[in-house]
Parts: sequence; C-alpha cells; structure tokens
Amino acid sequence: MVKKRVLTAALIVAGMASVAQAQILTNLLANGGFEDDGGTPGALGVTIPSGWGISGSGTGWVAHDTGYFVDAIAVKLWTSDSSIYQDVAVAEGLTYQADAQAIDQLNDPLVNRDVLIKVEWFDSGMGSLGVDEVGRVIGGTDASGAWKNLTAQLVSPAGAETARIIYQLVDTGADPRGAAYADEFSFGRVGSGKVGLRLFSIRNE
Ligand SMILES: [Ca+2]
Repeated sequence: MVKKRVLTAALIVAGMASVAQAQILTNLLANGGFEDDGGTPGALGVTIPSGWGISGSGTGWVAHDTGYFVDAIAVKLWTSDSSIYQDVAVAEGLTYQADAQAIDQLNDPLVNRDVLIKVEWFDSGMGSLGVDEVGRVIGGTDASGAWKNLTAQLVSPAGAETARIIYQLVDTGADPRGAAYADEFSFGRVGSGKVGLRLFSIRNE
C-alpha cells in the first residue's frame, strides 16, 4: 500500500450565517451623514465636515442639493483629484462592515468616471497594509441619478490598527466627466470574536 499524506483543512468561521446578515454593532465613524456641523452648505476645502479629512485639491461641495442628500447634507465631488476620508481605530483579524450611499448627478452624469468607496488599512506606524474596495457607482453602467447602496464586509489584516474610509471619484477612460454625491457612511464591527480559525491535520493513508 502506497502511503500518501493527506492534508485536511477545515476553516471555521464563527457565526458565519449570522455575520452575513449582521448589522454594524457601533458606527465608528463620526458625522457619517455630514449633519453634525449644522447642515450648512459650502465649499469642501473651506467647510470640512467635522470628523473628516480632505486629501488632494479639496475641490468639492458640502451640498444641500434637492434629491441628492439624506437628512440635510451630502458631499459632492466632481474631480478625481480630491477625496474625503476618516480614520478609525481597528484591531487585526476582525470583521468590519463599511456602508455608504452614492448617486451621480442626473444632469451631470458620470462618464468614464466612477464613485469609489474604499478602506485602506494601516499599521501602528501608519504604514499602508493594503486597500479593500467597498463599492462603486460605475459611470455609464449604473443608472444615473439613482442612489446606490455600497457595502462590504472586510476582515482587517494582520497588524492593522487604523482603517481609513475614503470617498473619491476615479477616472476610468478618456474625457472623464460628471459629478456625484455620497452620504450615510458607516463603518464598524459585525459579529463577534476573531474569524478565520484554521484547523489543519495531517494524516497518513
Ligand atoms: Ca446626510
């Protein structure tokens, strides 16, 4: 009889069924809906929503445009060289869920340009550990002028201590154009405990 080594791997993800339907336990983001400053519109680079940071040119608008906000305010972008982000403390190996809503402007639709919501993970020295995409409004593909829910459950990588939730536009082709709004950001733990407990056994046959 020829012996062969068989590697048996079992992946146990605690509470997987419940995680798939879970709600965020606590929204770690401050001012995820942009109303905390009183709901006053203004230029993004001048009026920076509390809790958030601006990267790049700062071109954008803290907007109260009919049909393009939830509650009172959303953030409008129309260039790919500006983004808005927020950092939150995380721990490694945990499942987090990120949510946002976004919409492009019906009379200035996205063409060769997407809304991109993503999460970048950082270690204790703010060294990047990688980026996970949460979702996109895809210019020219998704219905224009319609809110889209963007959501993803992500497992924080080893060494992660900070998650940066980022909203930006990305150009995807020639002559990119169009404007979009995003609102109702949330980010937080779902489920409980660490996931991905891997049990390996080696047996001979
Ligand atoms: Ca809002």
